[in-house]
Amino acid sequence: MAAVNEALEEVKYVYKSGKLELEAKSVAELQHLIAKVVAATSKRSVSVIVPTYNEEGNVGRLVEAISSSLESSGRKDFEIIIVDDSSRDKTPELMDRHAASGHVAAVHRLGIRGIFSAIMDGVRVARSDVVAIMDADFSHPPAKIPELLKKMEEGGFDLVSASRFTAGGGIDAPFSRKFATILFNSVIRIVMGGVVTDWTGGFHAVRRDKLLNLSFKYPAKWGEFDLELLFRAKKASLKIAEIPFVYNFREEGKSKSAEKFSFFIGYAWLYGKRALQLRFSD
Ligand SMILES: Nc1nc2c(ncn2[C@@H]2O[C@H](COP(=O)(O)OP(=O)(O)OP(=O)(O)O)[C@@H](O)[C@H]2O)c(=O)[nH]1
Ligand SMILES: [Mg+2]
Repeated sequence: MAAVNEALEEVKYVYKSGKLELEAKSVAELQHLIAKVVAATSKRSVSVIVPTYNEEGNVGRLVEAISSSLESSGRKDFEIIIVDDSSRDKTPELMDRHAASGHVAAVHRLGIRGIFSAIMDGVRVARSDVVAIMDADFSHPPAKIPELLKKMEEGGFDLVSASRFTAGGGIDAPFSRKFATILFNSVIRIVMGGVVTDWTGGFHAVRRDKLLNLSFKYPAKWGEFDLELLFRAKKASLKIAEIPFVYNFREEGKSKSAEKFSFFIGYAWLYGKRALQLRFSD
């Protein structure tokens, strides 16, 4: 509301013979003032950014779960930005249907794939100072979003990361995947150091301007961008904190990593290489 009042104060007007006339030196100035008022009135307190690819079984349930989690914590002025890369299932039409109903903004990207670039495009169009980043497949529990935001506000943090490896956190997944994740994360922690306990959780709340100011160097194929995000955040002296969360193995949709052992190897290689690049050659 303060931003709206501030924007309105700049608008000069006169009331003459029953008519309200806006005063501006030029049409451009008037357009600028109107844009400022519109931007201030459409401002949200948080934007939840969700990259999607073939998530038709999750997208509707997710919108409902995020909305009820935020609403029950007293937040009504939120937006959910779904960034889809031309999914081949019904995800695009489902997100459009939700976008028509208010809290959801649908971003359709054509001819491009990538989780990190999708997230960053979502961050760019976000109408809030704080963004929450999460997956669409319920691996990241929507019920935890208010806790991320509360921690950020109360502690004055720039980035709050949800961790599977801090007290109270955990992994609810088949044994092989759980074992591989714990082992893998232990190695990553040795390489990257103890800034955070979870370098690949992918579930965060971040101050939008701080995130946009970080410069990323490496292109990301899957979730390895998380290593660089946390590394750059630390390097830029952002104030970082963690809260615990329990990771849920994807229930709906196809899991790419559970398909083949060779996938695991590819995954480990990609993440391991990125960790070493960041730590020793950056
Ligand atoms: N926009 C966009 N989103 C993607 C792309 N690939 C995956 N996603 C989304 O990014 C999030 C994380 O991807 P997941 O497929 O869940 O990755 P994962 O958790 O490592 O693997 P599984 O859950 O086991 O399949 C999900 O919301 C996906 O729908 C992509 O190319 N573009
Ligand atoms: Mg997943």
